[in-house]
Amino acid sequence: MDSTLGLEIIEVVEKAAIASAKWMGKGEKNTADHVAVEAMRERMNKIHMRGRIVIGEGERDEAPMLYIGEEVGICTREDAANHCNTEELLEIDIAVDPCEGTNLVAYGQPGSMAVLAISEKGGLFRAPDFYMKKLAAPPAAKGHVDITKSATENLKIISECMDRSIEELVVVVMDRPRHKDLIQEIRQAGARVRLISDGDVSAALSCAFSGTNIHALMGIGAAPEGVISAAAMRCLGGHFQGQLIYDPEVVKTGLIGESKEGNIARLKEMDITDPDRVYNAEELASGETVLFAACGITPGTLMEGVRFFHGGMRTQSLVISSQSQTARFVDTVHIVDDPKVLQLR
Ligand code: VTB
Repeated sequence: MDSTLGLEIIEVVEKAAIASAKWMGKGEKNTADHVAVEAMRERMNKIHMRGRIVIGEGERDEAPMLYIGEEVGICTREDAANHCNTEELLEIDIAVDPCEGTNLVAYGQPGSMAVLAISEKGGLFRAPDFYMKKLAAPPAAKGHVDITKSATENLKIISECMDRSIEELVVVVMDRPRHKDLIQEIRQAGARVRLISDGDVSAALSCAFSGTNIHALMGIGAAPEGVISAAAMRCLGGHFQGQLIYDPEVVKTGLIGESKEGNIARLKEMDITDPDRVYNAEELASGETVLFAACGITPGTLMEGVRFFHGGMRTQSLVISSQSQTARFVDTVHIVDDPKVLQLR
């Protein structure tokens, strides 16, 4: 995969984050999302690539932009031959979430970001718009913890792998009624819980970095974002497992249909014959090369949010590449006015 792609996608997530951040705290989550989608798509279409959205804003009929199956990049245009050597160019799959945590942006809460993952064709699991039970943990616990074990058992394992007591562990859980028992169990085991209202990608990522004081993500979030988290965790050597949730008794609202049998049938149509299968990071992001990029919209554990000032703005992003084996934090000042009038900050 072209190594300049890693640099270009920084701008893709930066543009989306800036557009969305303008709507921070305005109480309009749909607008905060919509402008991020537009900005991400516009910048993506300026890249010399043959990309296809495999995780996006929904199926074509309901999402006009960045829908699943949409082709993006200069080399997918009708006149591509004038711009690109289309025969040599690798076809790539792209998973996007231009505004992960729309509510967080709308209410000015921490942890939202513009995020995407890229791999060669077929390298990212085409997750249905279902829920996913997730377990993320630091690299030291990779392969030792297991999503099929209880939270209590996994906390014991993390504490052993990290050589610290359970009382010294912090677990992020989304604040949802479906997690009532899980939260109680984690507290009972002795760990401390950080409840978040939204944005579990940021929480999963934080597990891979020491110094964040986040040692696990547990609970159920959306499946597409699970693949994006897995892409990052695969590159970083962190633990990530996901299991699709199709039983409406487990999650009573939201993404999945009201009939369990209907949901299983929907999965079958997508060639998922074992709905209970546990996927690890390497299966969710199985491509030879995986790229991940995120830019903070509101401030988070790993990245600052977008800061605006007279004549420009400043962003913080994270780009991870399996090819170069790097995780780059990129701090960017965007100059929108005449630089002479601008004092960089
Ligand atoms: C959201 C969102 C998360 O999962 O909550 C969603 O904030 C689905 O859960 O970051 P609900 O339907 O209960 O809101 C995520 O998008 C990602 O997994």
